[in-house]
Amino acid sequence: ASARKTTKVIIVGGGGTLGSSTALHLIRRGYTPSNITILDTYPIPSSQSAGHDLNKIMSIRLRTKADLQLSLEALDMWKHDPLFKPFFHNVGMLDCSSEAENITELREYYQALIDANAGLDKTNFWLDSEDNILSAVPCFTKDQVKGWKGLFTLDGGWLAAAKAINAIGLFAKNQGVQFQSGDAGTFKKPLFADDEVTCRGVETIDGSRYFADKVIMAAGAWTPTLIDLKDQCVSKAWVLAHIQLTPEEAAAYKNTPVVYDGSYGFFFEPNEEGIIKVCDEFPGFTRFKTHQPYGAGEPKCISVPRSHASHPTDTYPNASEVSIRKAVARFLPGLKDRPFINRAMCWCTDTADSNLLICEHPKWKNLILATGDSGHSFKMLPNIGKHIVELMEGTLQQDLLDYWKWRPGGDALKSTRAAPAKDLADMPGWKHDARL
Ligand code: FSA
Repeated sequence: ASARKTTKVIIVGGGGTLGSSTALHLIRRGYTPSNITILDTYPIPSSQSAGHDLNKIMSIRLRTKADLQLSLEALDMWKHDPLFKPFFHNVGMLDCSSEAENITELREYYQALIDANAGLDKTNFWLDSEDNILSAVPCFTKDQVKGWKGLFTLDGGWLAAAKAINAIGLFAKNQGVQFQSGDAGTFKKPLFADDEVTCRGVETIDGSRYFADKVIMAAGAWTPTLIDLKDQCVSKAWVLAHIQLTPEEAAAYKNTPVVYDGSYGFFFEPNEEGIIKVCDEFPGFTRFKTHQPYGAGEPKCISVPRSHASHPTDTYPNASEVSIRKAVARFLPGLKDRPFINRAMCWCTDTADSNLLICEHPKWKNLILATGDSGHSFKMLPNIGKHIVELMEGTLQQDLLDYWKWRPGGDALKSTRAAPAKDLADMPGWKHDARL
């Protein structure tokens, strides 16, 4: 306990999902807030973080072995923790399809949830008819849902993502956590003791030096550009579009569950400003460049994110416009010709097996990696930081240590998705730099 009072921690990328959660749990465990420094290029909630979004999906997923425990812990905190509760819109979630093969997979997934023996039979229901689908999603029409079946979960819904990170930020500021942004918050390199293996801080691109006992690299999709991760993470962009409704129109969609169909994408009920977010589903877009992260002997080819925050005129590829329109026509046929008021890409980083990468660097003591979200980590905002702190303190449970360990090899370009990601260089239409 006394070590907690005096241990200094730097969180690189602390304005995003994993980093802000870590700061919160350090405070909750008794670390001295003024000994915690959050570095991020943007102020919390970092506008280049994937978590800087209107909404993200909440549901119990079983993609990796850690998912059941982590999503049940998260669900409990989204429902009951006073800091997180206001941001969980527990409207339910429908996973559906009209394709035989996908329906079989969904049915198996439903069975796996029940078989998990975690009481999920009380909150998950198989919808075997169009009428069942219509009663779960009243804004759908009978014509629209021909042949649809699916799984409805009461444990699902959406998370007001940027607002939830902001709430952590306000709490942390209030407690006295140190924050640096801009060049003073942008990582340049780790600093080492004379032994050249013990990390003792970070230098930022303005030349400032910050010293600490532990450095946590939680810069999301940027992490592989900062530290050489030996190709364990490949950063990829996913895309979203926004539709503006009038208050009268929005009323018709109020409390609509999140609806997800892997062949089309997903959408969320309008937020309080009448904005509906629609996404397609695909294996992501990379942006391969020659780049030399710290620790690489020479420049290498890695996927380097380019954020909407630093390039606000970027949109998404022309191909995404087609597939998002297809999702709108599927889910919201009455809005299929509506203009989009916003189009954007959001960056995540995949590992080969979709497990997170949360471990101490194998060569550098006290430098801890917390990345590899694999596109599914926002839902763990309330609890992931607890496990990152446990790793830091050496008390993380063995199975999580194993799943999240340093593990070069495998194919993070494909990861566990249907196909390898395509590269943005081959996808015209997204780069809207003003012409000089
Ligand atoms: O089930 C979920 O929680 C969906 S995460 C949303 C998403 O856009 C993915 O659909 C996508 O494939 C990528 O992983 C980014 O996140």
